[in-house]
Amino acid sequence: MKIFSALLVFVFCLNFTVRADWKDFDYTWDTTSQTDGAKNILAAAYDDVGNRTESTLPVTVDNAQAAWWAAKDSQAPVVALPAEFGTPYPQPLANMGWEDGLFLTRDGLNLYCSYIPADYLSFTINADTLDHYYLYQRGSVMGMDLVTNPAGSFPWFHVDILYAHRNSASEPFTSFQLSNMARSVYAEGGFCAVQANSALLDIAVFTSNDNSSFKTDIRYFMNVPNNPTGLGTSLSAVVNTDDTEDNPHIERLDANNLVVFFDSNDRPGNVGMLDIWYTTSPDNGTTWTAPVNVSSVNTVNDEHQPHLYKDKTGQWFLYYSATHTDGKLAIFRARQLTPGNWNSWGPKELVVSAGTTLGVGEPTLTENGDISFLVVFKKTGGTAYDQYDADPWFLPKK
Ligand SMILES: [Ca+2]
Ligand SMILES: [Ca+2]
Ligand SMILES: [Ca+2]
Repeated sequence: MKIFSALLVFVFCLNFTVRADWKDFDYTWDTTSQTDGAKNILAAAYDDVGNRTESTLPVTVDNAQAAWWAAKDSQAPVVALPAEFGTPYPQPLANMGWEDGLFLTRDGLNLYCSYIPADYLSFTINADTLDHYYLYQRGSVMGMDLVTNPAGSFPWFHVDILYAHRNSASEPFTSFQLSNMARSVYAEGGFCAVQANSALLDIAVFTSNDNSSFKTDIRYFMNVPNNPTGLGTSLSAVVNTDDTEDNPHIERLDANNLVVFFDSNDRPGNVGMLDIWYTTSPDNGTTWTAPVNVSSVNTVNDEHQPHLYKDKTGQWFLYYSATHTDGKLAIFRARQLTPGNWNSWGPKELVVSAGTTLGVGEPTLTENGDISFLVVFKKTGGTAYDQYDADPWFLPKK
């Protein structure tokens, strides 16, 4: 707060008084002595002949959330390739909800996430029931419909896709909005797209559990705006089964050939736990081949969240999340050994490890090679319903 006045200024803010000279000044307000809720900060300035002016700033005191942001500030992931990448940093559009399933378009201007206004990890770890969702709710509701539900339960747990846009890669993303793909009751997430141009998506994939098994299937759109509307079309019965198909990544190889990578924790043929799979289409998405387990990458531990990236020399890499030697999820990549063979990946190379955070994942790269990724935090001293959060971060390429 800046006060410009002559000679001498007194500022009265709630229950404290600051005397300052005519220069700008800062004051740190320790809110832990305050109850949570709406407050007004009043700043009044006097000069030595009795003139007075004042300014009021409405704020909300939330000491638990303040402790959360302090906990996040004390944790950081570790970049394993410092010659290639710069210093990672949090994106300013994060909130105390669960931003997951990140995808950044290759031009770096459109960011998507799968969102739940809750401590989603605590809910998962506790294997709690949907009628206990209210215990975990946290963060902005983002306009989601948490009311409509088939079970008489409020609020209703589901996932929606959020969308953010920026006009240039040199400015930050400032806020997410609820995307036009948001739907009541069911979970939609895992958005990924190939751009036709800055305003149009050539083809986009995402997931929904609006099906008979309530496990995620892959759906797609063709020739839609950056923020498409509706549920799209189911990819193919060859790909979508009563098991889980999640976190799809799509690439166009030429006018007719497409490839989709995805992950599953329960498809028959999995090497173990979460595995990565792929399918291809020779006819621009009309038909798809039977999915193949990416056995050159998969192990008995978790491999998931695949992201394909072609560097400036035309070399394909598979970026993905997997369990690291510290037991936490980390981001790895592998180089394609045989052009055109989507199951010929070389040794895995660590890109980012969790460091002092709980884990990292969801890598998504711009054409320039900058990475957006997810960081998961644990707050020491949290409750069984409020101790984890996930936020989107950036890792600039040097
Ligand atoms: Ca968050
Ligand atoms: Ca939904
Ligand atoms: Ca596995």
